[in-house]
Amino acid sequence: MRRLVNGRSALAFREDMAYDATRMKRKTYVIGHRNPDTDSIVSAIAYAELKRQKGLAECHAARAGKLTPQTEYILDRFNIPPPEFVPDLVPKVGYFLSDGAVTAVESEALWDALETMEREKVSILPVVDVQGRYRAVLHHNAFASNITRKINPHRKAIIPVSMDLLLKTLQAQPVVTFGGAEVARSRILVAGSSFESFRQHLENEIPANALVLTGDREDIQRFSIESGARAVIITNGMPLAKGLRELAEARRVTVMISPYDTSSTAFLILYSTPVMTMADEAAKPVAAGSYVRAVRDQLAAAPSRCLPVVDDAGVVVGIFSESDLIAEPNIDIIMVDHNEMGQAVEGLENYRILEIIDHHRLGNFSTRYPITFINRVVGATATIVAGMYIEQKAVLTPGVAALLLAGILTDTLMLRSSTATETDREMADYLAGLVNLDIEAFGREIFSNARKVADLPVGEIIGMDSKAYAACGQRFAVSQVEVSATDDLLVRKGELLTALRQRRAEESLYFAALMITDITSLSSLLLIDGDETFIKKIAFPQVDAGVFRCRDILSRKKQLIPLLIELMETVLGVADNR
Ligand SMILES: [Mn+2]
Repeated sequence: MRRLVNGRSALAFREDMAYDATRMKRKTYVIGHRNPDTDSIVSAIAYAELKRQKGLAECHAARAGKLTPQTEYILDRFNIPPPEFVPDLVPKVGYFLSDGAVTAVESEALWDALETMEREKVSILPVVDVQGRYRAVLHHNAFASNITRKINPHRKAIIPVSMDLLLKTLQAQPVVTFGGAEVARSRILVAGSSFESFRQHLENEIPANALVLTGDREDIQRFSIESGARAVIITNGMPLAKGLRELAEARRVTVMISPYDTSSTAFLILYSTPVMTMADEAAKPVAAGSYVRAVRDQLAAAPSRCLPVVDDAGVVVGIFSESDLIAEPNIDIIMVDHNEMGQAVEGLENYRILEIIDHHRLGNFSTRYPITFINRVVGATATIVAGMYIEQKAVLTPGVAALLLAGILTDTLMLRSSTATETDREMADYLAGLVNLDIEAFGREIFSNARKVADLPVGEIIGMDSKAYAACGQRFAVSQVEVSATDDLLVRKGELLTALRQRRAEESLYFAALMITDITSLSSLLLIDGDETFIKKIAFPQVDAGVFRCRDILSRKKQLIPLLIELMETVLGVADNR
């Protein structure tokens, strides 16, 4: 019996199936960098929406980290839900499942379950309760070992069966039936001998547990009914003797007529037992949310190298097999606002990257196939995405237009940063016109919210918009916060430097820095903990130990990072890849 799981049509899992279109719906995530800033979040939301408009239905915005207070404020202001939180993309079992699972309900006959396995060409069959929750798994090993353990002729085999299952499996004609679905352990008695021998045989048994198999022998039929046998099963399609129906009804004895001969009937009775009798109850399922690497050992030890997979409610959602390990996961990725793996959500390299939409320097990046790669020298990824809406004649809803405007204004510090281009200005004007917002007023509104930053714990201030880089064979990290006055943060410089030192030690960084950008005075402060030789070379005016004033420097990627990398090269020598 095929079961529907979660309302989806159940599709067979086949052992020989590599990836094909029948597998669980492919999904595309549009995702920005870790420690996402506003540009990263709004670009993901807007670009996913554009892709959906253009026919990629299962395209969803995702975020690799916590929203900053600024981004939160902007999403709330326009009543737009945040993207799905994807803390990591390390492959999970659920990413490899086919759509739905073939299962057997625990009460169904072993015969039906084995038929399902045969028809669907599956080597394991999860057994579930009526709610679809995992109970056990049927596989050929379990069947073989249970057959010898539970149905052993040397030890008076007792088979749990119900009358309903017997009727169904034997395709028998009911004459008188009692008991219905009630499962009880029974013995099979074949009346093949003389009446006298059979009488003794039945008297040595508990008649209420006996399933008597007989032909058209009236004496046997009558005696079995009078003794109160559980059932009389007449084989070869032969009839019940006249007058015995009333007796069977009075004695509450089930009588059915099997179309098969005695040996086939006896054989089929064994297969009428509920599938649970022969299933492996010791086999444990895995959760769809488990990391693939965490279940490898369990998979290697599993029957037929297949594991039943359950969701949070314990409902079987599929089967994970060893062949899935070489299949492609059912998730694709579009990266926005970054192109360096070091800044990407953990595990991203395991997926096919369909596109990259970005405005940062090129990191070391390669793919095994051609991809759409759009990298423009503009102030915000939001500018590029807005341009794509226009090019592709897509509908810019007021919400999305406002978000994109916010993305441009935050990434370019209200178009004052040196990264702001004419394209950004034009696009900001266009978007502001669409949603009837004043650029200056809207920008100030967004950044006045940034003042809250000074009250956050230092860990959050440093972690909020932090990026990791690699150069000269070293790794370093630079965080950035924008404030409308630096004083509030400067009083906490001791705390902040300690946090930077800790981070540097924990992640073995060449240096860890925080850039505090003052959007009112349009300059930045650099708090840095790092290699001593390197720190001594920093040419910015020093305000205090580890604190430098960087006049007119607003852009981390365009101004600060190139300067720092150049400095690293003078200290460490030029690295080979640039
Ligand atoms: Mn950006």
